[in-house]
Amino acid sequence: DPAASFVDTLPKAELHVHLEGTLEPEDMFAFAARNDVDLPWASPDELRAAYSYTGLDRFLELYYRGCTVLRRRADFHELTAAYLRRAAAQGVRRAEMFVSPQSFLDAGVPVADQLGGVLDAIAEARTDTGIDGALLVIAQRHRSEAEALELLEVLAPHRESLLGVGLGGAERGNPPSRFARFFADARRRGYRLTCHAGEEGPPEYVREALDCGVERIDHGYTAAGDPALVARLRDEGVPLTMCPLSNLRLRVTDDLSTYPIAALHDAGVVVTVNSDDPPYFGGYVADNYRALGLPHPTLAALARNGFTASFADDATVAAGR
Ligand code: ES4
Ligand code: ZN
Repeated sequence: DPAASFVDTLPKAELHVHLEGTLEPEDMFAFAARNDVDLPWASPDELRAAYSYTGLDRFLELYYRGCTVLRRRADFHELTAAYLRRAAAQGVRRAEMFVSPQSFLDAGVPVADQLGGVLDAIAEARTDTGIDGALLVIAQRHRSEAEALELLEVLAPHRESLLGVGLGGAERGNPPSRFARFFADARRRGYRLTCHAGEEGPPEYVREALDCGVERIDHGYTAAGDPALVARLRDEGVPLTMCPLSNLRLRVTDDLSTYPIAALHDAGVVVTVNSDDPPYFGGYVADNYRALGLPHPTLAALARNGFTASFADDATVAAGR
């Protein structure tokens, strides 16, 4: 398949991937065994058979259950190393990855172990494959803003090792405006800002995220149906990190042949292609590019957008473009 090699060799930046969502079934079972954690599935294949969702909430239920196997610094280290190896092999040169510490904190995993394991793996991967990794922390939006503000306090000793913060989790009923002080405080501390918005939520949530000073919208799918918002995203140059296979599996869209990424690109919005939670949604970032079925020059333009939209320093951005 010539399209396969074209996409694999295209230099790519991945800007929307949840590290816990890169946990392959076999690795989940291996972590569960060594940490003595019970899983509701009898085998990796049984888990794969459960990868069928009616929407974000049902996915998150399964995803949070999978997260319980991550208990030790070494788990976060190995998880990140494995993802970065696979990403580098798929032509990813820059990876801005999310981790969501709150549920692990509740489970008694110190934030220094979570972040330390991830950051060690990022440094090693940089030496081993040259991949340029960076880490953003996500606050869960089903929790209170007070908890999100507390998270910023817990992260304070690690501020210089972190690229940014975002908001994730169950979107409907949890609008970005509820986290306005969280975003303001994070900005004051020097973090770059992203926010999941317009995945299942209305275009209004994307507007609220922009009003909170967010610099990049994770998903932004529903914005495509709102011409005034599309114009605002274009005019303000705020990129969207879109995830086609995620949107398909979570029934945000039912057909990738009408996926709005090409239309948004033509309208002048900086749109990018990403994997979100690769095993859970059936594909890594190159698979997401291939699933779009767009001509090579368009895929190349989307790949360049990844570097434009990244929070990397100018030299890295220039090397990718
Ligand atoms: C998410 Cl917090 C989080 N993690 C993984 N996938 C997600 N989708 C939306 N929020
Ligand atoms: Zn996401």
